[in-house]
Amino acid sequence: MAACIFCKIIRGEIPSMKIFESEKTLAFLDIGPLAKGHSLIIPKFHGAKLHDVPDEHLAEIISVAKRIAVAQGVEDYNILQNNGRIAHQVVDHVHFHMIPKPNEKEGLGISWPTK
Ligand code: IU
Repeated sequence: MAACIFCKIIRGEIPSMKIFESEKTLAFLDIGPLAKGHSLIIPKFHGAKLHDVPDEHLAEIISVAKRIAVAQGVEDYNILQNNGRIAHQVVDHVHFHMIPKPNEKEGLGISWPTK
């Protein structure tokens, strides 16, 4: 979709910190991280809300989120998807957050929720 900011990231028209890419999926670091390593995993298929995206374009999302967590060395994290305005969705292209929950003793990150 021409005007969609995440579609622009997919097409490379807007820079992003990409951390995974396949035929159907892209992952990149969130521009406003709630914790170090906060990542977004998105289908390349444009759909504003979850039911706008066919299942085959969502199939590897959780697997990619898990792999990112492993790569980051985090075992505790939230995976979440805000679906619709009332649910705090801001960007109208389906995206899943992977938000690491750092060990409190290490003093990293920000407590969830903050928005
Ligand atoms: P939400 O689930 O729609 O509320 O989250 C949108 C997220 O997209 C939010 O965490 C933003 O920081 C993030 N984001 C981004 O990473 N890059 C962008 O260009 C824009 C938003 I716009």
